[in-house]
Amino acid sequence: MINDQETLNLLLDNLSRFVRERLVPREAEVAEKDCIPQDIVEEMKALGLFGLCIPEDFGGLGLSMEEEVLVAFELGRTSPAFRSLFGTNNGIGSQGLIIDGSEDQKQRYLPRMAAGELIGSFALTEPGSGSDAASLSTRAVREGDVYVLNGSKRFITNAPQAGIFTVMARTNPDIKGAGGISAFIVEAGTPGLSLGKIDQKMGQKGAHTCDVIFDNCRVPVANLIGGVEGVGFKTAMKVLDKGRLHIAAVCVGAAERMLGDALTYAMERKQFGQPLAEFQLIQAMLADSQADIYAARCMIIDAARKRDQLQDVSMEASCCKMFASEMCGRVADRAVQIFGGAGYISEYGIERFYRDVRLFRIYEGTTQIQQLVIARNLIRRAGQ
Ligand code: COS
Repeated sequence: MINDQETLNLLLDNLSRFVRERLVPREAEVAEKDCIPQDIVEEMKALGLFGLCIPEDFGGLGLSMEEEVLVAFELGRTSPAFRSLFGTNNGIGSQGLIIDGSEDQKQRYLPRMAAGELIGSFALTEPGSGSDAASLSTRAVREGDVYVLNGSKRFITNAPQAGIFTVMARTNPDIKGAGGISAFIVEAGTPGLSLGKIDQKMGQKGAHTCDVIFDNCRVPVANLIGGVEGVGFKTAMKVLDKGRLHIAAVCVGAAERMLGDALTYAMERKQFGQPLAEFQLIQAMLADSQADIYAARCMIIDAARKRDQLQDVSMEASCCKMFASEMCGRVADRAVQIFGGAGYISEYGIERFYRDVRLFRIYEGTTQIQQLVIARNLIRRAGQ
């Protein structure tokens, strides 16, 4: 669903220019210094990037899912670390509140998130529970008007910068699986909340993850998302359905960028007396990549439109995340191959992308978890 084509075109043009002229030239610097420069952060705020998907009532741009994926195609065309900084505010760090939060909770946090004054983070994964998210063991015990949280969370994106965390914790220990889990908003600085050291990652330098530790951390009852216990796992899954579509779209952007770089290189570099691009074996890699990207683009737009029509897109989101992230990995591999020896050398940049995009097949649900979600939905639908 496109709310207003003209406004959207303007936004897409602005973002495309911002990516090309402001972000791409700073990619190497971000990777080297492992941080997003403050002047870029300010420009991101001015462009409204922290509030792309936050409803207009709370100061955001209120993009529809279709508009969001079109924007993500553009944002994907540069180092993923840039998008990561405002990605959680639009996705996993705010959507729990947007989807299931009470009006008061939304009022309290969303406007500052939309403005980029507050970074939101999503704390689901634990040392002992990754793909099996429903087995998480962080506890939340009610004592009067607070819940006391104990446990730890792992690989939490933007935790070092976060002002608030959406935290999934077990309120009912008698229910071992999903039904015992509730979702909370926990503010950074709450006594008992501490952070581990920043993780050293394979790629995506400039985007930070770390452990988040709760040691008798007292969270007001008012911060239980939606005021309802036992539905936190469902909140997390709904958040991930949307997040998976968004990540799929970012994969398309990244793949387009890598294919563009590989094509440029193949047209400039000569071997055996002609540009690499004239060789059919190189052309096959270019063609396969283009077809891959086109297929991912089409399916993502289709799924986004279905979500805008309020259809359940759990299966479609997993199809998109699986296909697009695997596709992105294939394109990265071919791009490095087309660059040849230069593909392995840092200054050409393509090896950085190769490492950066590897994460897409893992986070917000591995490819294997997407397969599981797809198959389960198929079986369920067939049984209905
Ligand atoms: N939307 C709404 N509700 C959902 C849902 C969705 N997309 N997916 C599942 N649920 C509900 C189910 O309907 C079920 O509710 P009922 O008990 O009322 O029927 C409940 O949630 C439990 O679902 P399920 O039984 O499918 O849970 P499982 O423990 O079998 O696990 C998987 C489901 C594996 C799919 C889930 O744990 C998962 O996505 N894991 C990956 C986690 C992940 O992506 N981590 C990345 C890090 S976070 S960035």
